[in-house]
Amino acid sequence: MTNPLYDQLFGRHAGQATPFLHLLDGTVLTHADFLAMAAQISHVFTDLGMTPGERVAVQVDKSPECIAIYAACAQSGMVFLPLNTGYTANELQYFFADSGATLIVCASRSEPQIQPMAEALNATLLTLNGHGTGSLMERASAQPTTFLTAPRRADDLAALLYTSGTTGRSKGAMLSQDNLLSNARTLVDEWQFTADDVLLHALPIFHTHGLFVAANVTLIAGGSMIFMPSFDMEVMIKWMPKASSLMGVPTYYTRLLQDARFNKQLAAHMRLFISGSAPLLAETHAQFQERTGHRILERYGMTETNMNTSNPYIGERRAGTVGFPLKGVELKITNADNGETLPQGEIGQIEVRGPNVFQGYWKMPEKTAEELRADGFFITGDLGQVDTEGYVSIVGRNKDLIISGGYNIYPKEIELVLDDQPGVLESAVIGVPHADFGESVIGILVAQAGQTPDIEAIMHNVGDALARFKQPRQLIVVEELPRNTMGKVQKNILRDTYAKGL
Ligand code: MCA
Ligand code: AMP
Repeated sequence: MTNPLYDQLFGRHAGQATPFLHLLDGTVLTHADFLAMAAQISHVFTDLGMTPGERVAVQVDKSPECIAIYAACAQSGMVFLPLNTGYTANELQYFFADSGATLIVCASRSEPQIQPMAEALNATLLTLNGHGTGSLMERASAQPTTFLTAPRRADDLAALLYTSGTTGRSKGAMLSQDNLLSNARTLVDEWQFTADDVLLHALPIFHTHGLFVAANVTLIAGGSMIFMPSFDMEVMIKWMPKASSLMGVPTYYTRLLQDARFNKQLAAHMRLFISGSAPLLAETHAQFQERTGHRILERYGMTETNMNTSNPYIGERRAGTVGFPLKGVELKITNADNGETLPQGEIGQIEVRGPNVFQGYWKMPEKTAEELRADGFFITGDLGQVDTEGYVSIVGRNKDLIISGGYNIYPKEIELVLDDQPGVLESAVIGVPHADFGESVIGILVAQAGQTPDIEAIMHNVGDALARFKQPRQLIVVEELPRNTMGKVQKNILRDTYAKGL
């Protein structure tokens, strides 16, 4: 029996001394060396007594070793659970407990905080730091460099990715081997990735964009990546002449445009710039083309679905649209009230179906049933429209969501924390325009009768509870929140009031 994800992403490169990662110190990690590292990590898992299907929760800085943990999970049949490095202990506790992870890998600096959680949950804790030090690789280095790949089926779970929810409780999206593999294969064809591609990789690898889109596509194509530990303009400018492609959130493109060194000549070797995770302004599109001669290719995806649509590689990349449904993906626009398909051109909720659509939310059958229909269509929560030529546009959201610098932030999660603060009666969290991040978070508070909330103390408490990127950049106290006749807070009014942004 085979293991489709491992075989097609990783195993295909066995014994190849071809470049996989170009590291910033000038060294190159070959496919063969990378696979040896993954095999050693697989042995660490099995030596711990782990068996296929167990979850490996990973909160570490970006490193080649972290991608090797992903490869090792695929090879040994474990479920990879990457976590944003910004998550606080409070947030992590939930992910570890909910997922039932039996192995947790964290940076040494987080060990004192995470150790008691791991002990309470009976999970093993190993460490891994940005430069590959820590107990995981210490153990791995003593292991054999080959591993007998565990047999897996296409519908076996490969990864669990948590996405915050409108109810405030994060949901683990269960992604099967085939969810990841089918999408990566489609994208390689769609975007014409080959072994000659060198992807400038600046994205984090704990989300779909940086891992399943960027890394999986490169792995299947047999190309390589210039591996940046984080987004850094100096590094980007230095290495771009050696790269052929870039995947980024819109903030990358607006930041590049602000740098005068970024011009046609610097981008001369590039064949493709891809944007996603948040809306790309038509203005950015136009400025980018004027500066470089390249048209950014915008695509649309979700944690639950990987990629759904893409502008064409050959053909018109239309600003303000996310292109066409990918091969094998069905997309329809429906009436949110009754689920019926709307006539062409009308605005409604976007639903998608295909091999890319996830298996449901981990241990949340009711939530799954609310969003994933029995016929396989997933209700994305995005509002869209399809034009006469088939281009899909996202015109809004049917879910209360803020996207800041490509990170999703669910206001409900922040409101629950704010509502708990001394002197606060209730709160509303909204996104306001932000020049760099697209949107930024602000919190509107209503005080309890006769009380004055201590804003500084609240900011401090919020800092303990929520990752930095979710924290409101400003808290404003008002007399009362605007409500409609049904008593629902009218966030549109709040957004209009504070729209001038931060
Ligand atoms: C950093 N900060 C942020 C964000 N990033 N605050 C809000 N939103 C953010 N996205 C905070 C920092 O903690 C810091 O806080 C301050 O803002 C300034 O940080 P700065 O140095 O400017 O930030 P940076 O390190 O340069 O990071 C910005 C970034 C990064 C490069 C845009 O956020 C990023 O890489 N975003 C990509 C996210 C991504 O991969 N999304 C894909 C999700 P302080 O005030 O304390 O200094 S997957 C997905 O969405 C789907 C599937 C899809 O379609 O792809
Ligand atoms: P996440 O849940 O973090 O995977 O984020 C998925 C959400 O990001 C989608 O439901 C959209 O709201 C948004 N998104 C992704 N790509 C785009 C895009 N190209 N334009 C607008 N929104 C996008």
